[in-house]
Amino acid sequence: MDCIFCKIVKGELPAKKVYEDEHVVAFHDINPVAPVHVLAIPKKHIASLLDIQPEDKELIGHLHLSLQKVAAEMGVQESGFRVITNTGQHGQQTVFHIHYHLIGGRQLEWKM
Ligand code: D5M
Repeated sequence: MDCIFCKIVKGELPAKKVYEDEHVVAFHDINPVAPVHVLAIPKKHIASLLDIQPEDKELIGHLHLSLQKVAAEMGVQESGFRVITNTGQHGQQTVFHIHYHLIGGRQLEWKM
């Protein structure tokens, strides 16, 4: 499968990893929009939020717990941060392996 995030999971593409366990890997976004911009992904290929299946419930919960660890690792636990999952065309999803952007390290605004 020609998925860049699967290649990162398999070590075929380099990534600046900040967290990894059996099911999840988190790495710096190549195009950061804030001082902290990390992508957390399940190692299992799931194309988007719309492709999560009932059997993935535990995995997605685990990924959220991993986001807590990433926030602590990146030093934004106290100051706060944002987690975004872009989905589909209007969501401007460009990589079709589900990923959670963890963004912080500065005051964020909410303007669309
Ligand atoms: O976001 C996809 C994100 O993935 C975007 O912010 C760039 C990032 N990206 C793309 N390729 C790489 C590699 N190779 N390493 C790290 N980050 C990467 P989306 O929500 O789909 O628009």
